[in-house]
Amino acid sequence: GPLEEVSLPLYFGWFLLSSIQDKIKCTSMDFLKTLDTLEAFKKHLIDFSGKAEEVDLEQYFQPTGILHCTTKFCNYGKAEGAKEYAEKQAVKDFYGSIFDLSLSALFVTPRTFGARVSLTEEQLQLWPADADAEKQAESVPAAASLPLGSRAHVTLGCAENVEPVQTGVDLLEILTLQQEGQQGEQVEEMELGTLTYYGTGKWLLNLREPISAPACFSSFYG
Ligand code: 2AM
Repeated sequence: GPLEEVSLPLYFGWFLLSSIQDKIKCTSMDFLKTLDTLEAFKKHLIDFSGKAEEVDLEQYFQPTGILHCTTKFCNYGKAEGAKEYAEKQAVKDFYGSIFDLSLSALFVTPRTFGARVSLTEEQLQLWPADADAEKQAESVPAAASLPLGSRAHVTLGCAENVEPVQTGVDLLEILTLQQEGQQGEQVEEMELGTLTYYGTGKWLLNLREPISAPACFSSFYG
């Protein structure tokens, strides 16, 4: 019946608790502010604006609502594997539980701003197991050889007219470059960690101290 058809959510994921949301918003805004002022960043401005003109990164990225790490995009059951995921034992068992997510890096591209999430073995039980889970976003074929859970992230902001699903694609692109042995250009030791440039507007800040973020595993219907 119709009820059954709407019984699957838009997505499952970990929703960051409100106390940590504020902290992360502050930290990430501070990072954007600092990045904006770096000579190395200014040198590559063309990646962002198509011109060598200044951009205000804090304005450039629009916030995208409640901070979360999507595990499975279900699209109300229309996405491939949605039903199978919802029926997984781990999904049922852990629904409503609090986890500690480890945010290990921040990354910025001309399209998106996000935080990489490094999942534990336990948390990986909630990651879709299908081999191409990483390709849910579909446009990074090389990412198939990355470890399961590589795409895990929190979207912190998107450029105008960019959908949040792009954040995972951007992260996978950076991780693929790393895996192919691209060292990137280490441009700066910042207070938060080491900033590396991977070309074409891709910046990654490896956090010296990962941010530990308490988050509730649940789902979003919208
Ligand atoms: P995000 O996980 O990168 O933030 C609702 O659109 C949520 O589901 C967003 O959080 C979004 O991106 C995520 N999402 C949308 N489409 C997706 C897809 N095809 N694959 C994986 N996640 C998707």
